[in-house]
Amino acid sequence: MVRALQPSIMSTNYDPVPERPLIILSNREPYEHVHRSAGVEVRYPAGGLVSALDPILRRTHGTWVAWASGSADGTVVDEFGRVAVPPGDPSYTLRRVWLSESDVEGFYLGFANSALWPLCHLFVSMVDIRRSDWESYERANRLFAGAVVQEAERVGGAPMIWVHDYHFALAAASIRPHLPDALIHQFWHIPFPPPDVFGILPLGVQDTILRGLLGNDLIEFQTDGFVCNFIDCVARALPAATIERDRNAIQFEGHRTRVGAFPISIDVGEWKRLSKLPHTVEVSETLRRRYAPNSRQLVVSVDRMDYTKGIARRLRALEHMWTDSPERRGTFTMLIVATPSRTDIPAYARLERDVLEEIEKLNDEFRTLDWTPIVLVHDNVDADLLAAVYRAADVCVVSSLQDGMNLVAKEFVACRDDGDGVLVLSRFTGAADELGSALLVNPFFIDAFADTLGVALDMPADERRRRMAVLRHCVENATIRDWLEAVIAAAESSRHAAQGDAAAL
Ligand code: GDG
Repeated sequence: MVRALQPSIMSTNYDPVPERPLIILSNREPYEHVHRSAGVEVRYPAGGLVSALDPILRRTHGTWVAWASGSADGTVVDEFGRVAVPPGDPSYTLRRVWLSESDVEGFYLGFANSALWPLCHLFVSMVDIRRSDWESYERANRLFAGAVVQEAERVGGAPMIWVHDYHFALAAASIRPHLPDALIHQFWHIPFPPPDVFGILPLGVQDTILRGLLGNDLIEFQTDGFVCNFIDCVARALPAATIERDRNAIQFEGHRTRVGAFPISIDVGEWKRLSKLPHTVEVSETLRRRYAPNSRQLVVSVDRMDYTKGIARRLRALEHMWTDSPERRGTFTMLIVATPSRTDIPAYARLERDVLEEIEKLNDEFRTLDWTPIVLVHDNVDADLLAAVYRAADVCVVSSLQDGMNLVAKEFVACRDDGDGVLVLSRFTGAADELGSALLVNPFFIDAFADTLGVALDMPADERRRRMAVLRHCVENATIRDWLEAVIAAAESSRHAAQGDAAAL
């Protein structure tokens, strides 16, 4: 948790506003209260979701239901677990939900992050399914769904309930019977797997997850490919469902759910603003002086320390390059920002240890008197430092083995007002569908990955600029605001269509 894109300094005016009262459900909360020696402090979680949704909740005075993860969260809420936020300018309600220690283990660390996360990212051998975790996942989904229903009853009317991500696959179906007039939709931030992979789940679990998701009026995925995967999974696991492939809709047990691709984006204006702050410019120049003096280049990467991001493959590509092309040694420094993530899960702790060891090994092998090949920042950093890293880079590498979208790729582009910089982007990211002018790579193919890195480093300035101009055009024309507008309009229309269908029956 760090000073991320602070909602209080958001630059953009968000016009898209739903017609109904808005209730958001996500696992992460937008504000976290923690005990510090000086008293209770408020923290903002890193990541784009809060920066995207906080402004619209402020404008609509909506409600956000989320897990109470802060050590002092309980000290500021009322008897119902509610607190008005943002602190200092209260304009909407944060409804906190507490989980028992065993449900944090079973629901969050267990089924959500040790079964669904690897499954959806096609890391089949890492999928860990336990009955008690699944029961905990069901229990937690009911608990959060119950809190949403209470909040809906408090605000009245027929609200728009927007569920986020794979933590809450069962929420919509649990909410719907209590709120038949509500519009319920869900954004699935991560990939959705094809039927053979989804089929690894026990039959009853598959069935419950799909039924849960079909409680939505609309499900938003990042890409058309994930939409197809979802439809194929439904076709295989729920033979009673009627699938209208041409209309991306599924009818099941008297309810119609639409599905569609809504690639998420970033607050482009805010990243541009950050990248031009005097402090950012100064830090960026310092980074270059320190790591890319004279003709040496700077290659950067920014990720959560997660096995899906392909950090180990990236290190192998570097090793391959410095071994096979010794003339490349000393010509660039690799700056890796890897933010600690889910460290309570053994697979993440192992990954962290392996990555640290590998970096040490490569540095020992290749370092020279005036060159450290790889510099690691293994910490949460402020968003303006990230902007400085993006700005300082000659090349930014995104090497995910699977990724729903990847916002880092878009942030790098948004920060390059100078029109320079090369993006090396895994073709297994949702972003690759939009950012075709990046140098696309297959991170599983180590030699080709290393070759592409070489192409990026050697790319002539006119080609760099030509590619970056196209990338900037793409990113500037599909911002987080466009995404919000598209999602809200599609959700409203899915409900109107459903009402039309019901009337026609
Ligand atoms: C999931 C999906 C999808 C990272 N370190 C720091 C920090 N970050 C910010 C980045 C970026 C965000 O976190 C990471 O977003 P990604 O999209 O790259 O990846 P996930 O976290 O896996 O996100 C992904 C996304 O949801 C949205 O739908 O794109 O596919 O996996 O914004 O800048 N921010 C700060 N300090 C850090 O140290 N402030």
